[in-house]
Amino acid sequence: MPTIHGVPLSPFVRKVRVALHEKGVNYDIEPVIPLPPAQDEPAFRKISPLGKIPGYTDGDFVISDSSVILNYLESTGPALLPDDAQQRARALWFEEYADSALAENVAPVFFNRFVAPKVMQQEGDQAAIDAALNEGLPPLFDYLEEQLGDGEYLAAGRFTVADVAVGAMLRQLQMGGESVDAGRWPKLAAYAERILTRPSFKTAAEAENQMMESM
Ligand SMILES: N[C@@H](CCC(=O)N[C@@H](CS)C(=O)NCC(=O)O)C(=O)O
Repeated sequence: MPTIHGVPLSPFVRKVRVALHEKGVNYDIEPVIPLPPAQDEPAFRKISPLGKIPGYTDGDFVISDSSVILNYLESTGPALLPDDAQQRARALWFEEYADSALAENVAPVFFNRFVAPKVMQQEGDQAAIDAALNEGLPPLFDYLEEQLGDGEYLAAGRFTVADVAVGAMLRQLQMGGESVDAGRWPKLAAYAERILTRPSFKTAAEAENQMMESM
């Protein structure tokens, strides 16, 4: 059975879990926290040379990076990439947008609201949370609100890798105790509700909630 190497609280691990669920593929999770010493274990470095999660193994095949793993999985089960070249590029663009800019601005909220106080027993940095919520995220949400228009999904009129990746970051924000303000971004807020209530995201959230409650 394929194995994800990583922990469910990572948005990049979530991308792979959601994609596997959407594709109907069963998998195991080998928990790896991406900090020394686990991150530097030679066996893990063979799977993920950069020491990041998720790593992915399927028999003898070994690969890492959520976007690369989703690409590897693409020929299995329902497609998450559009056939049309322009829509495919659009879907991949939103995946990149989520993995870079959204990730950078969602991380300080989750880290300082949950990881710092609950895992590291230290006070979170409120200034970093405020900067992300008041400066970093609003222009990113403005863009998504505009790009959604009257559509239900971000590309090709159906659920794609764009929604896997953006949904993974919106869920990370939710785990940091925040949600999209429906008064300011009504389309994005409705989109978040639509994506995060899919069975794939809800199933991923069960393990995430369990892990958070155990910490
Ligand atoms: N581009 C990578 C990013 C993965 C990533 O940054 N994962 C974080 C956890 S959320 C990590 O492993 N961080 C440890 C590190 O950067 O040393 C992907 O899409 O898989």
